[in-house]
Amino acid sequence: MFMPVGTQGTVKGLSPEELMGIGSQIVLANTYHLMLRPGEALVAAHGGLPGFTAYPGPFLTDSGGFQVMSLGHMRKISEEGVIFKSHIDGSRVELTPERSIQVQEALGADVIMAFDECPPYPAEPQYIRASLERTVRWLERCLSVKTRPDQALFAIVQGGVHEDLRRQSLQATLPFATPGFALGGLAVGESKDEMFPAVGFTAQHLPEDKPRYLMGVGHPEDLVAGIALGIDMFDCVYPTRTGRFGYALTDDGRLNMNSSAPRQQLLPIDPDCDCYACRHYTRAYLAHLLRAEEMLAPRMLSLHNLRYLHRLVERARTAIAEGHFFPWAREWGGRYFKGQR
Ligand code: PRF
Ligand code: ZN
Repeated sequence: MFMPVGTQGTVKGLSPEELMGIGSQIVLANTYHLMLRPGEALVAAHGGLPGFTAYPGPFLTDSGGFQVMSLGHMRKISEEGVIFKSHIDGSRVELTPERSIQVQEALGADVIMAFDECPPYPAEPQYIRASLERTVRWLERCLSVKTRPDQALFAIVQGGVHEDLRRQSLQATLPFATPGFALGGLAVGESKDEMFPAVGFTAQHLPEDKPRYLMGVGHPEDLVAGIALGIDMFDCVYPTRTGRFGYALTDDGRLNMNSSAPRQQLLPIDPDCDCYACRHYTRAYLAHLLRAEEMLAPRMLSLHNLRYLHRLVERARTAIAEGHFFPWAREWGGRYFKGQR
């Protein structure tokens, strides 16, 4: 599955109805953002994220550590947790494994994530080792304060791109037998040649009967490659962000709707796509809206791009079920990369 990102409790520009209509199965929201604003108590007062956002499907919340490291200021990381300055009002905030679980229980997502540390890339192997060991101790703390039996807590395997460190993280994390496992610490600036071997090595050692979630990965070619290596779940801002910038995902690669060609093309973004934008609008109309800075353009491109990724993983699922995933993936890649040139 591909999970649209709804950091602030909304997938930017799209209504819950539109998300349900394109086959979104679960939306990702962020502990870090929602605890700072509007605060988890207000979300809890609505009965949790489904009541607050009116999105009736499942939610997954990320635990906050990764967002602190990428967005917070003056972060101080210790065994206890992370202290940082809020990017909203500059106040001093502390996030610990216990606090992350408390917030995630108040937000009420169906899947919650362990509070982990994602080291920057590059980092010294000694640092990555100490960090993954701490992540395991934090996982224990998360599990020991968790109270809601209706939420599934996924552990996160760290270890950078190093096989020995991934193995160490796996050995320490697997015994907790959480209902799902995530691969953290990847897609943080390393090359694909470093990332994919780490994905394959890690996925190979995760239980086959539990979901494997590759965090923050989201380009079409990375979904197909990830699925080939055994990944089940992905999330990324890519489809919505690139849509807001005027790019449309297709089987022939990414189409730049800001370029001159689409302005004269009286055909849909993707004739094979069943999304609202492709059923109703020409490329020329959407390119016009984009140039006129009309907000329908980023909305429709976000809608189309999400539909494209939902359909992509759906096609992969079908190909797996029918026993021809690898030929399908090869054919898909051949066309996608040819179009991209
Ligand atoms: N940990 C958490 N969230 C994440 C990551 C991680 O390592 C990543 C890395 N790509 C994205 N989101 N908790
Ligand atoms: Zn479409």
